[in-house]
Amino acid sequence: MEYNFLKIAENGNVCTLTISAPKSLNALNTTILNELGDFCDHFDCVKYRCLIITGDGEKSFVAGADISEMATLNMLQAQTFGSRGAAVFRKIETLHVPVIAAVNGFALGGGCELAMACDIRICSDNARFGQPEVGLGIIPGFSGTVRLARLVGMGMAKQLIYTGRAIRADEALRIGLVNAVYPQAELMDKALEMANQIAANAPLAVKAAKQCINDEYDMKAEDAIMNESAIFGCCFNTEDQKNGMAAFLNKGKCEFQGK
Ligand code: CO8
Repeated sequence: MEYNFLKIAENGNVCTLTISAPKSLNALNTTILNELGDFCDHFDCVKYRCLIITGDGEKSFVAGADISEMATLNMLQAQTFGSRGAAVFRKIETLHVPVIAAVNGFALGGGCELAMACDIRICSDNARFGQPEVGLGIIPGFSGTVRLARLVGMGMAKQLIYTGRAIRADEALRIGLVNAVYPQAELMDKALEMANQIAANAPLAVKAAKQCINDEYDMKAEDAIMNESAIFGCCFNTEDQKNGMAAFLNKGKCEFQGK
């Protein structure tokens, strides 16, 4: 599929995806959602060991879902649009490699929700996060009510969603919505640095760790502990485990093959 709104770049085994709809501050319309879904469906999780998602320009990551497209939807159409976005974001959340959101400006509404579907969020110092939906007569519809509370706690999530207030990068850092804040000019280098650090580790182990963390979040502690033990054991079926431990014992460094 040819993409009209996605730019893809590769840097070794790290892939960078840039959402590019500058006229609307990268707001998500149906075409962009479809392109994102297709991108995830065809993403090569063997070639790439980490994905970075960012927005085009220096002003906006994603300024939300496209309000001009949503304005005239009826209930059924809105449900379809909402579930389409939610399904695409779930693909990102469950992609077999870690996904870093490099938030380079506004991350509002669907933009904040997209960032929250990623494994890790870092941002530039001009970033703004918020869920302004109630000011438009709607609620977050791309799983924002689900993920925001999980990330920052229920009390803070409720405050942000009920007030619709946008917060600055430093506040996002303080409440744990982002892991780090950088000057705009350094953001992508920092994202790449983190991605390379991830990519240097055993890819099957990183994938297994992601799956454990995602799946175990909703499990009872007993089940979660058993799940981790089972997957921990499976790591010992990989060449990466054998080579990684042998390299350590020989005081060397392992170039993991993902096998
Ligand atoms: N949708 C469509 N167009 C947008 C959006 C958007 N979300 N955000 C910005 N734009 C457009 C503006 O209309 C403007 O277009 P034009 O030049 O043609 O007038 C252009 O981008 C530039 O924007 P501004 O002139 O407004 O730029 P400012 O720097 O003055 O302001 C803001 C930037 C603060 C980001 C402002 O544009 C704004 O408030 N945008 C809307 C933010 C918002 O409310 N986002 C949430 C949308 S709702 C949502 O995301 C729901 C997700 C779940 C959907 C579930 C579906 C059922």
